Amino acid sequence: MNKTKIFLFALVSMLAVSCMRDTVDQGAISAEEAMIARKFVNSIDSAVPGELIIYVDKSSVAMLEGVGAPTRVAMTDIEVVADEVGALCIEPVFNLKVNAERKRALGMDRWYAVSLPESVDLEDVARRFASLESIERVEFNMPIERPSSEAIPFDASMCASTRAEAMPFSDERIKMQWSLNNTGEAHFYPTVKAGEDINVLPAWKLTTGRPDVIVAVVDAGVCYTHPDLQANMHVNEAELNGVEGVDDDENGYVDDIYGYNFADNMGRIMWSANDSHGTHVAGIIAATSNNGIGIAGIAGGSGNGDGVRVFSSQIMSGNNTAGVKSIGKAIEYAADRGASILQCSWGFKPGDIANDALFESGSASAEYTALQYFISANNCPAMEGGLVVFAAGNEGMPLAGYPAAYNDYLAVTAFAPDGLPTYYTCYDRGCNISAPGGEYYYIGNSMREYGCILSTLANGDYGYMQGTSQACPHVSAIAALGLSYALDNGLSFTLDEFKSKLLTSVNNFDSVLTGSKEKIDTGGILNLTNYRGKMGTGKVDAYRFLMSLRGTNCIPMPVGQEVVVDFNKYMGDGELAIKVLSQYTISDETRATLGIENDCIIGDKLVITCNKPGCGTIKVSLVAGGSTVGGGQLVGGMAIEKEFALVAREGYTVGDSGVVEDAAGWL
Ligand SMILES: [Ca+2]
Ligand SMILES: [Ca+2]
Ligand SMILES: [Ca+2]
Repeated sequence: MNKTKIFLFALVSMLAVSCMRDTVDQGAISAEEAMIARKFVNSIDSAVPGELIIYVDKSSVAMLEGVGAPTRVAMTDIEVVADEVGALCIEPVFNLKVNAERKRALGMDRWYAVSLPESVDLEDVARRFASLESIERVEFNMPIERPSSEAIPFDASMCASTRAEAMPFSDERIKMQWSLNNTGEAHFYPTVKAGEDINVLPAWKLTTGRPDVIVAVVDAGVCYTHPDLQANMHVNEAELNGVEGVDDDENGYVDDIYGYNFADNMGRIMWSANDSHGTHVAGIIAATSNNGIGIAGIAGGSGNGDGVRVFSSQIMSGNNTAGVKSIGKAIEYAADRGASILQCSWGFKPGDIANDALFESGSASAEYTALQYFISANNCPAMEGGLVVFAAGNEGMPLAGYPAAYNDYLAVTAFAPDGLPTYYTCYDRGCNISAPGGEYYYIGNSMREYGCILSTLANGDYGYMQGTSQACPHVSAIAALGLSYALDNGLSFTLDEFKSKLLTSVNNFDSVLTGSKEKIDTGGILNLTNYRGKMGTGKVDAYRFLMSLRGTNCIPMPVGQEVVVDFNKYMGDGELAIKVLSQYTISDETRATLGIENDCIIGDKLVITCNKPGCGTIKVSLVAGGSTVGGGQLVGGMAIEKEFALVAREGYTVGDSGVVEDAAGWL
């Protein structure tokens, strides 16, 4: 402590210099004003009263560290101003108790939060701080747009799905989860289209998750006592078995058992019956599958305690909505707690931040810094870095809000059970991939919610919600399945590789974007051509993504139609042409799943009919490359064995040539 004070005394003489510099002549004022303006991260609009975040220069860090109340004898210039404006407290935004070295390298030690009486003129105070040379950035504590947490309770008597097809798990209500397996039941949506789902059933044959894959749910509190969530909560054992009121694992947070509540600044995660947003999101990812009750989570395991784990990085609570300060902390905590996927169904209003350059400019904002920290954390051996997934936004605007829009994070758009854009989804600028977000519909004047997404509610029950908030966890969960599958198979990827595999193993969206669709909320019209090429790379597909991680190309197969498969189309750009197709092997399981009966080789192509929708693999022996000389003899070809996956689904068509033509988005 004494040492700190000595440092502070030494500063006083320097202070005088910087004070003198403030007495500028009139001509220099505009330059001074411009300098101050450049330091502002955001505008005061909607700022939380009495709170300011500052980014100090490196030399100030050493002097400020350990400082609590600003009232003291010797002070930095920052403290002098803080004292003059009546600041109550200056404290570091980030938690340097854990991983301090990495955090310092990112400048996270330079962000400080200043608490002030709510009565102060915040803009004036911000300007005074910004005028100091030792302060490089000033950020208002801007709250996020609070996503709607309106849920429609599940009513078993009203919702009897009649679908006959067996779902693989015992969960009582899994048949109502159209986003997992859309069999085209009109109950879900009047214009429902079979196959418009995440194709997770065949993926579940490969993996259903792993407990060492951890997803941070940055959202309202996750109801960890929910009977369908309990088993898949990531628990801090040291705190669970520790002493109440004590930070048992010394990570800087007291009693953080199931996460930490940054909205109320306490260890206890909070929820209420009408505040289900975080619980709903968590259930989509990790509701316990195959446990006989409720729903199945996409990465919720197989009923053997083997689902991925989630914890709550709580940033919303009742009417408390976190600003960037708590959000920064919540994201940092997610990384420090071992999450490799950051699930974020929230954001700032689209348009509040105009472009990537502003979002990342200078030393950017506290939340940007925290997100960069998350991205650089290596918490899963299957992926170098952390994956950040955001909802694109529900304003129906042709741009995603920030942070979603920023190029390092995935922004997820939402489609309905008809495979078309939902009326609310943001699209176009900044959007990366699409997933089921759900949409309600009317029968006469009566609203039906079965096209929305069914998941867990904070009252311990189940209910429907819709939004890009629901689409987003579909992608997070599929990413979590991907990490599980990669770990199972000893595979590992860079973050960019993992992301690009996720973004390119998608189903084509544009082919259905013609004509129009009724805008259900207003009765207006959605012009579907406006969405062409703007919903992201396509619709996320769990099976194809896992296959892509394994290095296996998927071949689209219409159901019940003979297809001439030309493997050349699926060999990738850099590979040599196939000259001879000598043999192929289809397992009995694949034959049974896909209903394959008649199949043969003709020339260098395979002729095959899949009579049932489903997915399976095929092993092919072929000779690639080389050249044919006179008489058709082959010179220099190489015999190789290659695996392909057949994906038979409704909706694919075979062209005149007998070849699947609608392969856009596939190759
Ligand atoms: Ca703790
Ligand atoms: Ca404790
Ligand atoms: Ca369940």
